[in-house]
Amino acid sequence: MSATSDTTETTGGPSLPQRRRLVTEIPGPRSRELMARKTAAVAAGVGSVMPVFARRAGGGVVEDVDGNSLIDFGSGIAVTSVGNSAEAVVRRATAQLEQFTHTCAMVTPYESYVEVCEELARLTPGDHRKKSILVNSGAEAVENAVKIARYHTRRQAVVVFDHGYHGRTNLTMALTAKNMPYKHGFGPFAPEVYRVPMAYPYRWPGGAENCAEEAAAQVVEQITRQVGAENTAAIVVEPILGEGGFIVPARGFLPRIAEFAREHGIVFVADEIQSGFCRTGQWFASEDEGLVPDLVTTAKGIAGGLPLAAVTGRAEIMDAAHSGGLGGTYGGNPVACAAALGAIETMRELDLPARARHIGEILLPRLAELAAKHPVIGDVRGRGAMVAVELVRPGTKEPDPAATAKVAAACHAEGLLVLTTGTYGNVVRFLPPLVIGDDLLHEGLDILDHALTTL
Ligand code: PLZ
Repeated sequence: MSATSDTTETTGGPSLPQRRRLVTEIPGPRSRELMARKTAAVAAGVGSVMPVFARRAGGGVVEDVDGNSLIDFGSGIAVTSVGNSAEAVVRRATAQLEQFTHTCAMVTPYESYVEVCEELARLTPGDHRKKSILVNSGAEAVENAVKIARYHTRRQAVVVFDHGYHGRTNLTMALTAKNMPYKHGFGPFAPEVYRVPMAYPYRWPGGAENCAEEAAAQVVEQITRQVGAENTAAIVVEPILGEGGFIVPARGFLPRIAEFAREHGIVFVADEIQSGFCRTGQWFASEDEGLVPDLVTTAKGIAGGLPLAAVTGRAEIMDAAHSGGLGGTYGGNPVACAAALGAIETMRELDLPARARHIGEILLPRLAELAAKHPVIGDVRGRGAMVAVELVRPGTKEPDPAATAKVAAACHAEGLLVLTTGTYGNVVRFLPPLVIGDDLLHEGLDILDHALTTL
């Protein structure tokens, strides 16, 4: 089965017709009933983008409990890149479930853990000797990257960027830029975290053409004067910023930062949790500018929907911590490892980096057309299947989160699952499963066009 043809069936998992179909209003009666139960039983802090409950999902669609079939432009926040219940993921995870579910990698290890680490060494940028640790979530991966960098350098400071997002645990809240909803009320936060400017071309005061150079100069100046390069353990950056608004740093900025890190013995950490594993048209977004990070954090797309995350990096850095210093009960769970091997197999077999580029070639020109037609679109950006539009008050760059919420709601009502993002809440992002058919992509864009028209 080819991922590029407009198949009516999915590339694996449940045989779901690959079409949008609305049989009730959104949300339907069954979803409304479940939402009442959710409200009664689940903590209010756990939100829902769409008030519909999922029953099945596969290929480019999510089917709800009322039988509505939604076009999926979210992939469960950039996770199901290989599609939901991808054949190889289900096959390998099922086989593992029948063998054993857990022994704990720190008690009696198993081959699949090692195999995932071997794959990570092969797939992440650079041909130096690499090692990995497996954990459960993206936040936990970032925490471990910081622990490892601190141990290796014997330094404490961690430098992060405006608009950065790295998780919701205490340390990663400190690393995350945006207050609401991630940090508000949850302090105090971990110390020794310093935030520096991001080269955000659309909003750079000196203009997009000067953005890379000016932003890099400010970063170097701030680290040098305010933190001290000699006190800095790590610089942690997303090669394309996810929750900050799908910001693609101005070309040249990241290489300059990586060079500064190298000159001063600072561990350069690429957080590829959202941008990694084929999403941007390459295995890792760092490759676009030839970056070779010292450490790479991965999660989301790595295991086709099962919880798994990793830190991968230079063997001498990864080996710094004492034996027993890193770990966790469930890290690298065998079922999640089997799923990851199935997901990686699928990415290779279907050449999902190429497929992500193909998706970008459909999305980006059509979004540019929409921008010409709808002045509310201030910027179109992204790479591969990680693209977005930023909405502003026409004729200005003033963020318009209200219009953004309206557009998303109108898309949802028509059966298109889109997510919003961004520091200003004014970005609509597109993160389809990489196995989605071209017809669904076009139909989704038609719905978006209509939603913008009826603003
Ligand atoms: N680093 C770059 O994108 C997770 C957050 C969803 P976890 N992004 C989705 C939400 O609102 O909680 C993310 C990321 C980058 C780290 C993380 C954290 O990964 O698996 O959610 O812990």
